[in-house]
Amino acid sequence: MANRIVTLDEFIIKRQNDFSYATGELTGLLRDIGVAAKIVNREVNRAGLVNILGIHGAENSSGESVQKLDMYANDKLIECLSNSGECCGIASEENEDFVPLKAVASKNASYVVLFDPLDGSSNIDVNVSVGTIFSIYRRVSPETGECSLEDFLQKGVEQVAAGYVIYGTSTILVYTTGNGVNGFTLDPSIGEFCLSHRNIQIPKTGQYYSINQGYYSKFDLEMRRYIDNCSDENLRLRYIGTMVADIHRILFQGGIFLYPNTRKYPNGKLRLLYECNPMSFIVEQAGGKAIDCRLKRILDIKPQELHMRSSIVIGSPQMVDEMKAFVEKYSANPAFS
Ligand code: AHM
Ligand code: MG
Repeated sequence: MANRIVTLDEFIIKRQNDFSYATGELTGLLRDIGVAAKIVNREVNRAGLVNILGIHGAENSSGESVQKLDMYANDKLIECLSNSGECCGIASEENEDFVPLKAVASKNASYVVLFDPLDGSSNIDVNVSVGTIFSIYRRVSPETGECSLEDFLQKGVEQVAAGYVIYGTSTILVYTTGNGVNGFTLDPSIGEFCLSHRNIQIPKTGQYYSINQGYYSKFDLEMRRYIDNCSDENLRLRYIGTMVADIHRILFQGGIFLYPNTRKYPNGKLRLLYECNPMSFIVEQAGGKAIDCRLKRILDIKPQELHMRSSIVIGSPQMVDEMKAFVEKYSANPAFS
């Protein structure tokens, strides 16, 4: 007999008791995000058909050009998260400041949601996978008032849930509430995310390394040595240029993803709050590891500002440990300093 289909909504409700605050609020929030993901997926799929591609004209808060689909995804997420009244505010890679949301029908909203609405924006125009990343925290400010900056500047270890959606050959939503990682594939014929990857475990080691090797000469010496070593070990290089897609491969097939500091980005390029923290929470929950290039655990970094950047080394636990040992050995060797 074929396995019974379990939809995302059904799964979230069944798992409600898995997390510490089993009030149903987080359930509502995850469902809102699922709805937004379906809407964004529809637009991503028909982006080639309608004339909404190209630069939107505006710049995001980090000074990069914003494409129309990014803004669309940003707006839809905000709209969906405003519906149920569980979210008191959002922060997005596309908004300079956080956005407090209006209270709904005398509800006290307990959560804030942070997201990168469309990760991998340089890939939109050329039909290569893009994604959405989200991160959920319980607010620390009093529930009766508006949310405040301190609600968003929490360490990654405080996340109550995180996930991503990859708009690839199929659309998959992967999330964790701190009790394992599960994946859901969108069945377009019924318009539902269906449980397809139960209790995802990252392989302990793997054959892939993923880094923008074009910046080789801009990396620190020990990083260059490490990359040489990956090549000497005959690891396979894969780099899509969409963090979500590159890490998704590693989550299933094993490997290591690195975005180190470069001369252009001395603190790394990726955003701690919208990219590094949620992906690190997911990967750790699947048995992997995530550190920065100073070899500190990503989830323990105290954010200084909303758009703070970080270097990142993430993936199979054995490979992250090996990278750490490699860098420690070479930085301790005066011949290499
Ligand atoms: P984005 O969120 O504006 O799309 O930027 C983040 C992306 C990541 O998805 C990807 O890993 C990285 O930027 C690629 O950067 P680069 O082109 O420097 O390799
Ligand atoms: Mg991004």
